[in-house]
Amino acid sequence: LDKYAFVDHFVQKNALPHKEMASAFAKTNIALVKYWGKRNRELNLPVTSSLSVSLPVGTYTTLTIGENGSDEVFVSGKKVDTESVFYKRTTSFLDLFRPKNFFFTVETKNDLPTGAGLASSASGFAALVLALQKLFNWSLDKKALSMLARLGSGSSARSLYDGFAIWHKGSQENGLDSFAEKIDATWPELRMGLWILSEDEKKIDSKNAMIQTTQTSFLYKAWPEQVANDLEKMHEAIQNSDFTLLGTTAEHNALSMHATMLSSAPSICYFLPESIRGIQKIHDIRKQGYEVYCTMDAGPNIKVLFLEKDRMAIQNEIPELMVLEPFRQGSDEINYAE
Ligand code: 2P0
Repeated sequence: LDKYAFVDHFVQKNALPHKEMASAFAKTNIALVKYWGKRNRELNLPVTSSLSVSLPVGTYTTLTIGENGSDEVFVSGKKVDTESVFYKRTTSFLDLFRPKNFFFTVETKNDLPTGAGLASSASGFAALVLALQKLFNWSLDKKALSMLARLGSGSSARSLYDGFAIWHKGSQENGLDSFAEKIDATWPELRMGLWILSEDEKKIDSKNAMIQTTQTSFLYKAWPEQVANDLEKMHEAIQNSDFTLLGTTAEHNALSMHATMLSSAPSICYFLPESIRGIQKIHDIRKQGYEVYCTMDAGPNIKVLFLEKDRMAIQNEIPELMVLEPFRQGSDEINYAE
């Protein structure tokens, strides 16, 4: 089964757009139990399930469709080179839904820098799918939209939701049971601090890093079982608002993921010296008696987990932290133009 045949399960081929322009917003999400490894590259099916929390920052995308010219992509008002990976990834995703002889203009804007391991592709493809839904007047539910977003980028399946979300790995070869859904829980005191140590583009993208890890890391053999255990713990932590369990599980899971990368051949190392110093600092603050944990993705930056009660102490220790409130009420996306 290829991507095009997969899309046929959800939308009508060659349907004409309902309107000329549509906009959407989707939140960035950070995995607390990571997705690392694909069991099917064409349909982007993961080896394991993963669990995330969405943040009150993300991607705004406006999609315009017309019958002349060629696709154009703008990031923060700047035209993206047609030879760039970003352009190709975006337009080849749009090919899946493109009516014959139609072209898209994509205007996208991120709250956070792209390519810095801050999951901009997750919110990016989620926003794109939401904009496509409006443009073509689909009436797909989030479960279906998460499966379409998944084709663009795996982690984007989770970005369709506020709060905690789980992306089920599924077991079918047709990919129809690998979708994301909301975990019905709220945790108003939960904080995530973004500790941006470098905004440089990563040297190896997640897709290729995943392939290299799954093919060459001996440690990766232990990863699926660890994820299954960590998911159980994370569900328990969320249900009982057990922050110690959430933090220890998230940190252990993230560093174990990096261990599978470090042990691949050639080794993949997303850490900068600053990242290592940062992890040590988190451990030092924890020794002082504050409950603080970290998680890291495919990049050098650190995401710091703590509760509101310790915010002052932690911001004192790490003044450059950008503190976000995942369960903040009064959403930022509500006023975004239709
Ligand atoms: C995650 N990451 O769960 C993991 C943890 C990075 C580390 O998902 O190939 O852009 O497009 O499916 O989703 C980043 O990879 O990869 C990612 P593709 P994606 O958030």
